[in-house]
Amino acid sequence: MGKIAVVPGTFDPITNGHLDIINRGASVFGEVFVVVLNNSSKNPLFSVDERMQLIIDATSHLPNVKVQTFSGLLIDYAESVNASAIIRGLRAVSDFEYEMQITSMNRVLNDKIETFFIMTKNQYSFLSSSIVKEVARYGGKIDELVPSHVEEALKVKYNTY
Ligand code: COD
Repeated sequence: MGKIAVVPGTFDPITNGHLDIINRGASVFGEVFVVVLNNSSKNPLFSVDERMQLIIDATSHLPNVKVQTFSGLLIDYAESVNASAIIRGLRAVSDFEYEMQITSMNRVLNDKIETFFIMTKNQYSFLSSSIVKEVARYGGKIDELVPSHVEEALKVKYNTY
């Protein structure tokens, strides 16, 4: 079976940068649980159900990836699924401070669950859900940044057909 890793996020919506982290995590861990955290202070464009479905469709080629949602602390979710690890992606130095803070806090809450960082691929280093939404809102080209079904979902949301 192998060890379980959790890939947590807001995923509003999933991008090729997220997918790259999920793919690479799934090649190392026995099972990867992608979890859409439902208590973000962000004001999401897509509902939790929509975000989960977009992730399910993007990861259907990966048999060891499951998609779930959770309201509450990430560490409580990780414990509830018996995870050994949390995987986070790192893009730039600017990610580091925030990641360091939540990793340290999570370690105070449970020091058995390790956080692993996967460095972004160069071509995704600038990529975030926010930047994708910004470009999509004004009808810009995003076909290299997100899977095609996510591009379609964004066009529907922003009425940019
Ligand atoms: N390349 C590589 N990695 C990327 C890229 C990219 N282009 N884009 C995003 N990522 C990574 C991010 O670094 C992150 O690791 C992951 O993908 C998900 O990204 P987002 O932006 O969808 O998700 P976040 O960062 O908003 O998620 C934050 C959480 C929801 C995980 C966090 O707020 C949380 O844990 N909330 C629950 C409450 C809690 O337990 N807090 C921590 C204790 S203080």
